[in-house]
Amino acid sequence: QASKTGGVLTPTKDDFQKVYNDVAELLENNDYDDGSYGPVVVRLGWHASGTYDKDTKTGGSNGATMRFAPESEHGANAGLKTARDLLEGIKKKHPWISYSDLWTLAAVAAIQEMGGPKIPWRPGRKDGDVSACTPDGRLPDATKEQKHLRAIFYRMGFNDQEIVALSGAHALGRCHTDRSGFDGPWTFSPTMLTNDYYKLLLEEKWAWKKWNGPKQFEDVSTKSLMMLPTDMALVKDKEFRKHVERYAKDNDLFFREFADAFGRLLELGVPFEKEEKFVFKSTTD
Ligand code: CCH
Repeated sequence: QASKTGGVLTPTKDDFQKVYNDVAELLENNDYDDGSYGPVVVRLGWHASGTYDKDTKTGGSNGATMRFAPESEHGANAGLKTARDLLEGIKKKHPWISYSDLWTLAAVAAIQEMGGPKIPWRPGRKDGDVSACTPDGRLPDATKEQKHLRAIFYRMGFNDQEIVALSGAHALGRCHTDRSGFDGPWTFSPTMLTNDYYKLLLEEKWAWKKWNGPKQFEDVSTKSLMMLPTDMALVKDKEFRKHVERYAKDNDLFFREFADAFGRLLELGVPFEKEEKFVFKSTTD
């Protein structure tokens, strides 16, 4: 239950930690994908936030407008209903939390529960209505390369180093033919956040996959991993590659810079009233 202060309902850090714990409990599920809903929940937090446009100050996680068509129907958001539906049970149990706080908090929980760094998080997002839905095309298109990545992420206010740090989330999860059309995981441990994505980018030989699906790469030695054209752009481009090399060598550095960029991604465009951030206990602490 949220605590009442001066007649105003003010949820405390403990109230949010309870939400974290309930999300953590839902994530592991052997009947789903690689045994965890963690990756798709991270993707929900990212797609809710990555619509931000710093010039018009529109989009971002505030509003949780992906609840509504047309945003829920945008091609980039295919499959995210799974994550939204999963979190519906948490919203029922803790009706005081906004969807926009819930989705971002859940992404933090997923990162931490999959062995990633602590992501300081603060509440304050308010749910909007359908009129705040963003236009299609604000999220990256995997068939493109470095120029497109820069256009999309610079629009959010990120730089080259942060683009590479955020992309390390592809250590997690997989592509689904019935969602994006692409197929397969990026790493051998898709439910653990590590710097393996960068190591594999540099150390494996990658070739175009021969199939009828969209153009993607596969690792030559096992043919069980994949890279998108946008992933390969990170080693083709000299500026991006520098950071791929930094993170491949140093997992702690990756965790620090990922935590910083991901924390800010979840806050883009949110008019917070409070500065204080919460660091949630992980279930393994
Ligand atoms: Fe991503 N991502 N992503 N991605 N993504 C996909 C899956 C995940 C791009 C395209 C795709 C980020 C950046 C990019 C995750 C987190 C992040 C898929 C497969 C495509 C396509 C979807 C499917 O079929 O299910 C492109 C292009 C970019 C360009 O930068 C960033 C940034 C993040 C987070 C910080 C995660 C996690 C997944 C796995 C989802 C799952 O269901 O397993």
